[in-house]
Amino acid sequence: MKQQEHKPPTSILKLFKDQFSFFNYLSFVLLLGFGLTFGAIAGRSMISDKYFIFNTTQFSLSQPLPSLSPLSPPPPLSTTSSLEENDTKVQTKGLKNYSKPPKALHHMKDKELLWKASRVPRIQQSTYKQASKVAFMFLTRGRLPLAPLWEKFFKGHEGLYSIYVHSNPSYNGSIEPEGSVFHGRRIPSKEVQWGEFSLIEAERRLLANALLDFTNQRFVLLSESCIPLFNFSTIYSYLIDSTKTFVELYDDPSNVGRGRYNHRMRPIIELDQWRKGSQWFEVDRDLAIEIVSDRKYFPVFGRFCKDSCYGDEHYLPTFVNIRFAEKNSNRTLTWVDWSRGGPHPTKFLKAYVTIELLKRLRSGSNCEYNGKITDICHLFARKFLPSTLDRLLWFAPKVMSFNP
Ligand SMILES: *[C@@H]1O[C@H](CO)[C@@H](O)[C@H](O)[C@H]1NC(C)=O
Ligand SMILES: *[C@@H]1O[C@H](CO)[C@@H](O)[C@H](O)[C@H]1NC(C)=O
Ligand SMILES: *[C@@H]1O[C@H](CO)[C@@H](O)[C@H](O)[C@H]1NC(C)=O
Ligand SMILES: *[C@@H]1O[C@H](CO)[C@@H](O)[C@H](O)[C@H]1NC(C)=O
Ligand SMILES: *[C@@H]1O[C@H](CO)[C@@H](O)[C@H](O)[C@H]1NC(C)=O
Ligand SMILES: CC(=O)N[C@H]1CO[C@H](CO)[C@@H](O)[C@@H]1O
Repeated sequence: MKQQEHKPPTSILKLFKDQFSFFNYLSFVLLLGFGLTFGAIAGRSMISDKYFIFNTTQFSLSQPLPSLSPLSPPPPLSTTSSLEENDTKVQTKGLKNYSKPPKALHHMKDKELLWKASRVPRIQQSTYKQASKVAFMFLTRGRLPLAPLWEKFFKGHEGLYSIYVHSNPSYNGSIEPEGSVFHGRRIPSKEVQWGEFSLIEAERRLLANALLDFTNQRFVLLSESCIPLFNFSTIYSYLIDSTKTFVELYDDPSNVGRGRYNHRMRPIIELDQWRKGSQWFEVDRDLAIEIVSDRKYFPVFGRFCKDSCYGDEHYLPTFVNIRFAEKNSNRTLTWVDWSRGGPHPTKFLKAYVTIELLKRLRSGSNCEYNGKITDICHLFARKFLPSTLDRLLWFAPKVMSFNP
């Protein structure tokens, strides 16, 4: 940023050195104007500290101070701006202070983000006194209709969690109000097509962002229709104390399992290594780093797992099966109802939400946890429609022991 501020004067001197003409004078005035405007905007951004770095909108001189008005949706963050490269340096400087978690918004391109995330230390608990955190990563299309439930869930547990939201770039909803746990937690996002490869890219983008905060130790992927089934303390200790990761994987011999395997993936991925599973995962820091730095299997999926292959149901299960099967529980923590068959799980409407349902989801089955049998198999559930919010808020303190 500093370099940018000095740039105009340097060019001005050079202009004067050459020949002084009317046009040069004009350039001088324009450059001066640019410098002053930039300085003013820069100063303002630093003071407000809402965003760590200026965004592309702010460089546009024709617009005064931009706001996220419905009429002017933010420009795609992937836009190549000549200023972007140096913005990154500002970010790098900030990251040097390891004790400070980075802001969610930045200007790194995917490539650099993944590279940076793959280089951060794996374990730092002995060096840093901060408590381990759980990263809650929300992959959404637009708004989070169940946000009020999550607000209740997180309340009083500051310092033990961090939130990241990847929403469609076209989402033009208003910025979450200050004081909301979701305020300022949107990460630079790209278009996501459900069931397509861009979904895996979005998951990696979320992981990479969350990895930049060294205190995040567990990483859970959630959707806008997910709800927590337990209170924060129960979910936190379940995740932090777990010796296993939770990536669902199984071998499905049918045409919606092995049938989606492409023989051109050989020899990197063989048919008997091919796995299927839910996209909603929970992993630890080591596995998160391996996922963002995978340059072997990820490109193979990019080339040979397209369209009806549904890479989001196969990439992570297959990757984990090949590399980290020992450490994985092979089950998901996110409950969903497939009992009705078909390609989509049951959507829960208001009337379905009862104390009995929630109790059943909380302890209706048995599974293994750290070598012991437990009746807590799922910590989250989907798909809950926006209309369920009121009842969920009503039941949460009683059934899920949320802070009243
Ligand atoms: C750019 O910054 C302005 C003001 O800080 C903010 O209102 C706007 O939403 C930001 N744009 C993006 C793309 O985040
Ligand atoms: C957001 O954009 C959609 C189209 O993408 C439009 O239908 C909707 O009205 C916009 N919302 C607001 C609040 O302007
Ligand atoms: C890093 O942050 C801590 C607290 O947030 C502060 O005390 C320290 O001076 C910072 N160090 C640098 C080099 O900015
Ligand atoms: C969270 O729920 C558990 C039971 O699941 C309960 O024992 C505990 O007291 C609750 N914690 C808080 C802070 O309410
Ligand atoms: C998970 O599945 C792999 C094979 O894909 C197996 O090696 C591993 O033991 C399984 N883990 C558990 C906990 O069942
Ligand atoms: C794109 C851009 O403006 N890059 C500049 C970043 O800062 C260096 C100086 O450190 C310049 O040389 C680059 O031109």
